[in-house]
Amino acid sequence: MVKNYEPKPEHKFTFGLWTVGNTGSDPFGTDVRERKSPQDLVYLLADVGAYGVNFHDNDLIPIDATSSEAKKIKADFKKALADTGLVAPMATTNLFYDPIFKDGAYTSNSAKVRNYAIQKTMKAIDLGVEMGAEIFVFWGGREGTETDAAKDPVTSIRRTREAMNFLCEYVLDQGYDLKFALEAKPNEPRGDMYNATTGHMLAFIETLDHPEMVGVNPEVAHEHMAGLNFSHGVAQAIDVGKLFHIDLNDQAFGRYDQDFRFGAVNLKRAFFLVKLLEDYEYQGSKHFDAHAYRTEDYEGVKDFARGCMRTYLILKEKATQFNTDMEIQALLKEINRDDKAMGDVSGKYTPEKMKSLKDFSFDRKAISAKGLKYEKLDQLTNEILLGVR
Ligand code: GLT
Ligand code: MN
Ligand code: MN
Repeated sequence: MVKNYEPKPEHKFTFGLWTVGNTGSDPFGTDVRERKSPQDLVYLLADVGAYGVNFHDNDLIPIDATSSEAKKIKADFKKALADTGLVAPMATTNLFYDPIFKDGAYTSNSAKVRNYAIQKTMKAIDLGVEMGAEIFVFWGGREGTETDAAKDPVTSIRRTREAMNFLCEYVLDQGYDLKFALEAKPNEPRGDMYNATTGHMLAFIETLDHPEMVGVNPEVAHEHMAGLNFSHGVAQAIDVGKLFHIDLNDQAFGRYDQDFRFGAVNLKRAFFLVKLLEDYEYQGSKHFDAHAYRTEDYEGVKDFARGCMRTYLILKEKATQFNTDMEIQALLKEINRDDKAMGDVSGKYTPEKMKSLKDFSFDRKAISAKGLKYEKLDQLTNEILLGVR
């Protein structure tokens, strides 16, 4: 049976201009695909069935564009959105490409660079809001060091806070309906980057003047680069209501920054991620922050984009299958069974519960003698993924 895994607007699948617009260059080789205009990329995304398109300020308007050039680009882009019905739900600032950011933006030791970065972000926020963005992402590509002789790390964190507080006030002052999402990465392009993981970001957010305006944008590849379980970081963000956006892609552990198609490397991890997002009814965009292999032409770019969305939808179906599989559910029920004897001793602290718990006699040997059936559970999960169940 051929199933229908067609993307629909309700799935909120988005791509950055820089993802499908990636020309395949890397540190060892030049472009293999011609550069396409933003509006052509919008038509390409419409063709594959995406819901939206995200952009950096300079993906849309080159850093040295004149105001009349900028006006024309904006008009063309808006026309492409209107023609296709695509939306632009997320925008961001490029604070890493231009040489002025060679030692960071908000964390630069130069006050001029720091303030230029804040000015550039305010303008990028205006542009994003003009195009309909509701989420503004911050990825500090150059916010780090190769040598800690150069920058004091505490000062760098404080400078980042000062910039974020300034920009939150800017959004409030303009009356924009916009939330911020901070994206962590452990390294690349810097030797080491500050606030290196989603967990670091979540802790940092609570130190801001307006933590309610700021959440996270975790990226699969970035947590994998740090050797972490991505779903666990996402779970922490979900738990505190901070999963404002997500960057889906794939990445082998221990490798360079690969930004592969979603599910390209580790389907099982991708499955648990999709299951988590669906079980907890994540409502934001699912942004594929990845690009096609260097071997591809633009037909291959479409294969890449369709593949990201299709894999997500297939895994979503597998998650439903897992959640309704009677054998799996019976095992889970058994594992999570309520223990009546524990009712009087656990839960919120009271002096009575504390006393009963202190006096309770646990049969340590009997408890630990019981097998947990995780081998069986995991094999059943694999069999769902392998399509034999
Ligand atoms: C860059 C980076 C991504 C970020 C983008 C947003 S740009 O491609 O590798 O992870 O999400 O600035
Ligand atoms: Mn990203
Ligand atoms: Mn990445």
